[in-house]
Amino acid sequence: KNDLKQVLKSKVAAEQERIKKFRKEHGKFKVGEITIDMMYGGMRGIKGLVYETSLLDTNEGIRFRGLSIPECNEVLPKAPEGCEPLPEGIFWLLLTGDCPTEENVRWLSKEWSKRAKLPAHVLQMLENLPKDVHPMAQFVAGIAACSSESKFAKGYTEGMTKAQYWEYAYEDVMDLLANLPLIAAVIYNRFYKNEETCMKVDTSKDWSYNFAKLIGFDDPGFVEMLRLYLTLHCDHEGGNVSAHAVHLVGSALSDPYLAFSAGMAGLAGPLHGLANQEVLVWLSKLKQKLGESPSEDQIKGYVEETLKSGQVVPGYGHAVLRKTDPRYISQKEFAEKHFPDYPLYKIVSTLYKVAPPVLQATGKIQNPWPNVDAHSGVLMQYYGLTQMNFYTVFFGVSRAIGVLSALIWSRALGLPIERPKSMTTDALMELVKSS
Ligand code: AMX
Repeated sequence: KNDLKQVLKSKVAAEQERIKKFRKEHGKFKVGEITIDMMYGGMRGIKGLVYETSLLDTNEGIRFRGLSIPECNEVLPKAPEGCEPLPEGIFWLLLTGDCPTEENVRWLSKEWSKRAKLPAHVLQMLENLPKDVHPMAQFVAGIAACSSESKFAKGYTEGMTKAQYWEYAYEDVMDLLANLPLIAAVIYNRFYKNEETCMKVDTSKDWSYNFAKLIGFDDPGFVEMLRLYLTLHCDHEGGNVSAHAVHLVGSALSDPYLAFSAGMAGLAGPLHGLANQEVLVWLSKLKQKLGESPSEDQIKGYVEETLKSGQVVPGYGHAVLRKTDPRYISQKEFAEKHFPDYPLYKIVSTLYKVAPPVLQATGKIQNPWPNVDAHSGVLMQYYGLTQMNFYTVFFGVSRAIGVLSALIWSRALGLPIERPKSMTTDALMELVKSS
């Protein structure tokens, strides 16, 4: 009952059947309308994708297989010595739709630690990259290079059947999740410490513990923070840039390594995952200018200046959410519990008070509230992980959990190659004229 692939096998056939019936009965049901503004506006509001693992409510935030973040924090298994949910648990939940038992999660920790083995050529390639290549670009390259190990690609060449796609995808996803902390650690240790990575993984410990250890952090507080962080960033439905890129590239039957590296290239953008780095850069400039303990008015003035100079206030706003991101709240609660008097946390809390009205006053920003990235860097800084251009790599390791669970399901459901219709402006004008 702990073998995840067997658990999944029992779900796949039933789900295929359910969807077949649904499509037969309602396949022609109209889901919505598409306007010209939506087409020029980044496809906001177009319901055009099927993505099973999570769903975003504009006011409530994300739900993972129906569970809100506080519910997940409550019900997901913890480490024997910890209070925070284990990311292994959310992977089990996203993939199967069932909340895992402690035993399930221990099985998964062991399984990932057993599969952790980075191919020698990947290590060599990372070691040969110049040090000024951004950690996210290194991460993308490292993941893509692991494609040499793809069981999915091999299976395809050897003629696996369509019904077997998801099983091969599952094997690659498990190997990839097992190896992501190693790839990240090699990049971190080389980039910041000029050190080789000791690749030993403790098979009696969880994924986050081993990840922390690989990059030289053994403070139990840091490990707990990482467990929460890796759980919170795992998934945010299917239309965001990283999830959508994985889904799109995967639909061409590129193997999971290639599909995931495409998603990570998207996460590396400043309007998406790089925002957590941008927040810290922005906060550091604030501190430089105003000192460690600025007043409310000073912080408000800093936000106004940022807007006046035509820049975005990083960590605020969202394409879909219209309230404070519950992932922000969850990190805030962690900070409140562990380091309520940390000066940087106090600045971030003051921002939460003063920034939304300033953003709202512009009249054009749809969501003046903070998103996940407004808080995560502060947690890292407190525990001494100060290298901010590495932060998006942590985000990426976590994001793998959701987008790769979804990828397995896309293959299980036999979703076809993605190919929406595009139009030229002239063709659109013609369409309007002839209507
Ligand atoms: N600061 C300044 N201006 C902002 C803003 C912010 N935080 N958020 C939105 N705006 C501006 C937009 O740039 C846009 O201006 P324009 O009309 O002159 O081009 C206008 O407000 C309307 O934008 P919107 O409809 O509210 O947002 P969007 O869906 O176009 O973009 C997002 C969403 C997240 C890219 C945007 O809010 C932003 O740039 N935020 C800062 C960066 C950030 O925190 N990104 C992380 C998001 C979460 C994640 O993916 N990790």
